Amino acid sequence: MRTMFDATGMLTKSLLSATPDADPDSDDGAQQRYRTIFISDVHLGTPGCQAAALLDFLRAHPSDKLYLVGDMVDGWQLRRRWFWPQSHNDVVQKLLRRARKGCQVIYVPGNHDEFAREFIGHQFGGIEVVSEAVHTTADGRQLWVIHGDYFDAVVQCARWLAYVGDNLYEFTLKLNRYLNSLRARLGLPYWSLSAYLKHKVKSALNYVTDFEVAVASEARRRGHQGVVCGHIHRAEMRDINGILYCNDGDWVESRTALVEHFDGTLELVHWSPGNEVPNRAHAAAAPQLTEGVTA
Ligand SMILES: [Mn+2]
Repeated sequence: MRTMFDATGMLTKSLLSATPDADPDSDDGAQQRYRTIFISDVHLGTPGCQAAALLDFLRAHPSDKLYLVGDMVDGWQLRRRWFWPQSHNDVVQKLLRRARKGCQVIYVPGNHDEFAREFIGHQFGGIEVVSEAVHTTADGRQLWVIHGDYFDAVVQCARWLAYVGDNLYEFTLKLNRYLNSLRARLGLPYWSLSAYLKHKVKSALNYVTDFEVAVASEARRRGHQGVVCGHIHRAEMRDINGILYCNDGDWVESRTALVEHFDGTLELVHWSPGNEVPNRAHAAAAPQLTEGVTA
């Protein structure tokens, strides 16, 4: 555990030495306000984290409520190698400022930021740390909010296996960055290797479906109308046996968030690089996403 304390110590030091954000307290550039935003799997502290894109998204979209659905900081990676650029600080500063400005920010730690689970029941600069939450939509639906790693048999049963998987995943992301810098030089658009690979192996493993069904079943058992989770880096919104299953995706590959409009309508949004307006998450880039499900 000692290394973890070293990591959090360095993190604290970095945050304290943070330079102020360029656009303090302004919602300049705000495009659309949402009632609620759910984001997860940002993995601050890793080179794969798309912090700049997330900052753009947050600037463009103020909200009354913001749920941080776990794996916000990647303690597993930071323990191995310290990586904390300014843009990652800026995300933390942005979240703290948002809380200070009256947005209710709720943080449900995941497995990669499990160090934060020690602080469940406490507040940090107005950010509430909880193990799970129940969100009531404007139209009265109760959504269970969890990270989702509890349902991950791999993480639960054999942690070392999860670490191996994590290394492989990191390698894929590295390869992905290399391929895409090559593609960019050739004038080709961005293409996600790991998203492609995950798609390919899905039918073989059926892991994603098992995860989704397990999470939805537990939400039903607890008497909720739906569930919001992250963890598997696969944005989704669909009905599973009468339960609305929502996965807000990630900010490593897909740059997705789940948002609630003021009438209670839920929507998955995909933040495209260079785009001022988020595309509705569907079509070619991510065929598994459904648009505007309100069930
Ligand atoms: Mn996770």
